[in-house]
Amino acid sequence: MSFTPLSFAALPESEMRGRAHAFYEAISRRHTVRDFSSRAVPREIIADCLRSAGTAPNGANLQPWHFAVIGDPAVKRRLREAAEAEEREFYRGRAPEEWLAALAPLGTGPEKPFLETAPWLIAIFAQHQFTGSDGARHQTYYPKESTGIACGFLIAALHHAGLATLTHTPSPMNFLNEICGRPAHEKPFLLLVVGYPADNAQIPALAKEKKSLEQITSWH
Ligand code: IYR
Repeated sequence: MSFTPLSFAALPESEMRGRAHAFYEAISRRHTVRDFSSRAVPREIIADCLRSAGTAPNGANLQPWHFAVIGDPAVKRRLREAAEAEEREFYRGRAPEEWLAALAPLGTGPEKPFLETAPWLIAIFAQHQFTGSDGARHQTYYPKESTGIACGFLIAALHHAGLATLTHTPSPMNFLNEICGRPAHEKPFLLLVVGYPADNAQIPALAKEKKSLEQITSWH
């Protein structure tokens, strides 16, 4: 076992209050966008946001995630075609009526033009196994939870950098493994669409309706 000092600088309480509230105000302006601009976003900005994602807490520090970053228009087109094939089935009847009714206010459908319009797509995989230094396959711990937290960090980092995202979950999304050349023990987790919103971008009105603190908490 080897330990190293934590570098932690406690802040004055007044500054903590200010920062906690400022972060809430900033993150509360994040909204999922479905109308993307084709305006280019420098690769280094995406890379730094991915570095932030890679700092997420995770099971046994195995960091059980992989981020496949897609900017090539030909690959984006293949992803769009594969995603729309699944989505057509979903909206045509694979999804139960109740689910489709819940989605109705969002105005979503099988057409996914943003998969070609947006400058970057990030396919996120949860690694359920890894190859150890002994060359053998080992299981990871809490791969879904870890990857989910990393995605939260990534979405927050991208928003903080001034970008919009869409957490897209075509279902099933095994086509991501094939197109991104990832092994079967990496489970496709999320397809994140990243870029600037289109000038005329709109969001569903209900997206502004967040549950209150009282509704989402109990204090003991
Ligand atoms: N994956 C589909 C359907 C969909 C599902 C949920 I849950 C959403 O919050 C939004 C959409 C699609 O992307 O259209």
